[in-house]
Amino acid sequence: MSEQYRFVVVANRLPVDEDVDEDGKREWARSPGGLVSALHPTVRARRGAWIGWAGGTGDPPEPFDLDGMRLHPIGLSQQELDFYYEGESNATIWPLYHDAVETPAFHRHWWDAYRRVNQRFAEATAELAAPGATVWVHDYQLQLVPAMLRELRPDLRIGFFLHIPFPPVELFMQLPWRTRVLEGLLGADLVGFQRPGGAENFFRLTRTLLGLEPEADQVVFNGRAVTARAFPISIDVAEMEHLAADPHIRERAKQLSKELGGNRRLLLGVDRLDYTKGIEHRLKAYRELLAEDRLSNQETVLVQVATPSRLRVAQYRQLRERVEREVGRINGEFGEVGLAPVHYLFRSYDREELLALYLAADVMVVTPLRDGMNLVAKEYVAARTDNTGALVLSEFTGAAAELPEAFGVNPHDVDGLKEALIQALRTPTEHLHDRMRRMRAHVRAHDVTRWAKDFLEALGERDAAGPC
Ligand code: GDG
Repeated sequence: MSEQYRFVVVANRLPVDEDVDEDGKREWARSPGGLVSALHPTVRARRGAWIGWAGGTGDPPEPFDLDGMRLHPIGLSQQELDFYYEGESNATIWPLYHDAVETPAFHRHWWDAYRRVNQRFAEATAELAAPGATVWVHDYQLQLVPAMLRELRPDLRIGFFLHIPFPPVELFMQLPWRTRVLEGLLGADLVGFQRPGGAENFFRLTRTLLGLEPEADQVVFNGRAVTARAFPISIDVAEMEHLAADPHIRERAKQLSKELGGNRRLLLGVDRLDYTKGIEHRLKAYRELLAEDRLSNQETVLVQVATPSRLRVAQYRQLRERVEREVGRINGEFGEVGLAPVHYLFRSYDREELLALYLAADVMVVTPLRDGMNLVAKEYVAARTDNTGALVLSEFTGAAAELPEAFGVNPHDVDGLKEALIQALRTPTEHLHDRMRRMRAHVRAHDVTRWAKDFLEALGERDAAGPC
């Protein structure tokens, strides 16, 4: 038998990006981001392994070590990428779990690929996990893995965390393979959600679909207790504060403010270009405020970073067209030579530039129609170490429950959204300070390391309090 690990993370993606240097040499680099920052020390301290797709199609690379983690790539064929990833994961489950804000598509061949790929992940994990090991499975692409893995390896402790919302019963029931998905999740010992509502929806479903009788935060299935609870994810606050103190980044923030029009107040949106993020609602509110002269292009500017995402899925391409048309319309109607009302940036930036934008922004605008958590909101708060700035935050994000001092909005209510933007811009500085101070205190006390520790402790992992 090959080498085995007592702690294994299983996620759709490996936490690496492939870099090609000037000589054409390929190298793996750890990808940035909160989840990786949280799990890297945890995996490394346990000399653990991470199983996931490395990107690309065809034969996967050989397993390799990076920064103290054993990385085990899973291969996907082009057809699996189309059916499992872009189809079932991103055109069925993603929209369905986000309140069906776009219509989910149901295709049996997508589902077959989803099952097949989940089985591959489960088999690879069963090979790699040491007797009695702890396995932590992540997110909506891998909901069948817990049950498939339990079938192969009943000795393991299996945790599952869903990063996106878990929908109400009425919506979940649309899924033709609903019972299989629910039974897939029930293979775990611990199922974690972003919000208590997710766990409530999950328990209601176990009643409706399987006739089970959940009690408190547990349900017994096949003679085994399954616990479900909320574990709101967070960010690497120390990293944010460190970057926010960097003189180069602070200088860059000043330069950005200047380039964007001297004294204009800056409103900022940072999102993957996704229909769940409410980018169109934000633009509409901004256009109306300009049209009604309640905001002036001389005094404010909206910067929208839209990171390219899932562009092979039709709904994402259509969204891009709509957003770009609207930005063009606003700039055409309200712009002046050298002074655009909206700066639309369809690209991805490095962390440093993102931080400079957070530091330059007077108002951060976060308006999703539905969002599991929304890390951008927490990152903005963590970066504002001088307690300046205002956060406009949709009540349909997980973050809203933790940040009641934000300017809360229902993005479907355009008038309400306009009011909130105006308020965020006009509230006296000392009141903003007070709000930001409280939000920062919350985020600092609930960072991503604490999230990982809480989850692993609840899973009964022996070393959860170990050297993270
Ligand atoms: C899913 C759930 C949940 C964005 N643009 C750039 C960039 N980003 C980074 C942000 C932030 C992350 O990407 C986005 O996280 P969000 O939470 O806002 O949204 P999703 O991608 O939809 O994440 C969500 C999350 O999982 C975690 O559980 O909160 O609800 O949907 O960290 O900073 N990073 C860089 N350049 C960019 O241009 N470097």
